[in-house]
Amino acid sequence: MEPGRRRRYLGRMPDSDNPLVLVLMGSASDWPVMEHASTTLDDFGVAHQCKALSAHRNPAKVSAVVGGARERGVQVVIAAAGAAAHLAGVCAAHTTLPVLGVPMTSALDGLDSLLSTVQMPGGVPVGTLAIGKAGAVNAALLAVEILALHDQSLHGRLVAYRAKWDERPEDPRRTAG
Ligand code: C2R
Repeated sequence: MEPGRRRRYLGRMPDSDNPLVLVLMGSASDWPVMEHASTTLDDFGVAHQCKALSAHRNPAKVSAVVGGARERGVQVVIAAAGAAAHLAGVCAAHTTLPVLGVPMTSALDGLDSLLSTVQMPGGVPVGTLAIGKAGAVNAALLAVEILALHDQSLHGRLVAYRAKWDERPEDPRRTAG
């Protein structure tokens, strides 16, 4: 991606000072899909930070950001990548926080991304979601569910979100209450 386009993407990414969820993606080109994860977290009022960092292109930064995430108060890491999607696995290698992997679509329709993300060796788990937008939304919802284990108010919002499915089933991302 050319630098100007990358700057435009990065400029719109949420960057909370005290994030509970860290959303990483292998490239700023993944942002149009991962924006749905961010918007879903916003819908639930969950502070989060989004960053485009590649395990291949920025290995030292990924190690530093993910390795220090728990100390900064992060509780869940979401990692999205396409094609040779090693980012989520590398994140999992650097932290004991739960890591949720979202395979991005690719020249091979995301099947390569899915297999790269899901096929972790035993001992270093990545919870892998669906390819693309559904996976982005569900990663955010799963992060909310994890946080809601110890947050009654957030749990109440999840219950309300589920209840709304009966009223307006057509838009999965906009129904968070
Ligand atoms: P570019 O558009 O920047 O060329 O990226 C990204 O997630 C993106 O979907 C193309 C695709 O390459 C992916 N990528 C990875 C990793 N870094 C970038 N799979 C990684 O570290 O796993």
